[in-house]
Amino acid sequence: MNQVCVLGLGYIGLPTALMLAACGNRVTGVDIDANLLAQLRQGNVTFEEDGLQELYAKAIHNISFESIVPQAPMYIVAVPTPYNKTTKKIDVKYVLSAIDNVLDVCDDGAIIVIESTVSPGTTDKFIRPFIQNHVRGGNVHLVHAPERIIPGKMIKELRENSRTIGADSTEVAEAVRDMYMTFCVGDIVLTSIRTAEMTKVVENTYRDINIAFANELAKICRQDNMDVYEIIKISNMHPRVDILQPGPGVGGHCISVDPWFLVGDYPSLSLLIHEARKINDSMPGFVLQRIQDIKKENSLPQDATVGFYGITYKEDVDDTRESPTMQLYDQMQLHLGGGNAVFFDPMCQGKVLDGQVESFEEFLEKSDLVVIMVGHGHIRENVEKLGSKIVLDTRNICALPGCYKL
Ligand code: SAJ
Repeated sequence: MNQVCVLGLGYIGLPTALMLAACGNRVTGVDIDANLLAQLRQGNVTFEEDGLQELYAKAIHNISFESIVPQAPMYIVAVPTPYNKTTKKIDVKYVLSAIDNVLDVCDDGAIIVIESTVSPGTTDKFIRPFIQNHVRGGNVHLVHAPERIIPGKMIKELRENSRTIGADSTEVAEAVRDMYMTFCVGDIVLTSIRTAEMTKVVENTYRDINIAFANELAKICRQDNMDVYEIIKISNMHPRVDILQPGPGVGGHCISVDPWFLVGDYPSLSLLIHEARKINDSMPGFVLQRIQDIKKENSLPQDATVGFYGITYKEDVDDTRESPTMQLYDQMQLHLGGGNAVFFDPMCQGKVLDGQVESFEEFLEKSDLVVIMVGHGHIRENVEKLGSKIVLDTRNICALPGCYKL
């Protein structure tokens, strides 16, 4: 039985730890958050994800949740890697602190797998020098095996997606591959650490640029009243065209962050990437402009109440990080000119915004104009309740007559 310690039990670490345990590995899940550990020990998973609670039930006999890092032959680091919003450079403090805790206890020859997304070159620039200065005798092997799972389909993608394992030697790469093969049926590619770092960032940047193209098309089509959704649908019938969907912006902690690593490190070489980021970041402002136009067209008073449906970064997840609605909220005072706003999100735990209401009925009652920011299953099922409202649908989920689109 493999023994593995997973450090960081967040959006990636928790499903990974549970999957490993459910597939016969002996797992210790470590986190610094005492509340999170208490919740997990009581049998509750800590965020909404299809199939996660069921996976927990299958895993529980092989996993313990601890605050202290144990001795183990293999460690997986899945802690956050934020970036500095001004310099666009990565902040590796959580990764280094996790590694520091491992170095306190690990044996000679232990393997440390970094799953957190890092900017290309982070291992050489920050992690290796850190280990050289902090190692307490013996040797550790570094591996970069970036995660690829998408919130909403995490469990399926953990099993089925192909993976990249970057290591310094084939022997170490194969040991890590064998561990992932206990649950992953996708292809597992072995490569260098530097290539693994770069491919992860490239994958998310590709998606960001594709979405930016869709968003730019939406703006062009709005200018001359063309239907961007129909145009994308028809274009995508070409066998070599695959355009994503426009929307109110790009959120989450991956696609809206990772391209900045390339812009931050290669500013004069990443012009397309930078422009795509700017286009996606302009979308919340574009939505606010659409609201102004629609208010005028319908002779709504300046202080009419705009109801924003959806606060999370995408449909059917509870994660609000960098979400388009949060971005829009920050710009709202400038654009809404003192108008009123209410917010509602059935997936959102607790109050995260001023003006947030708790019931859909109250939200509808207060809103003169409803803006669909997120296409949760809930609104798809209740779309007819918007029948008497003026609606701006930024996700193209509503077929009500007269409904405005991006
Ligand atoms: N979005 C659009 N139009 C689209 C698709 C998405 O506007 O056609 C928006 C979403 O609404 C959301 C944002 O983009 O605000 C990002 O959502 P997403 O579903 O595209 O991606 P994430 O951030 O949930 O997950 C991505 C995935 N990466 C790729 O598909 C290349 C996932 O596989 C990665 O594991 C994840 O980033 C990560 O952790 O890096």
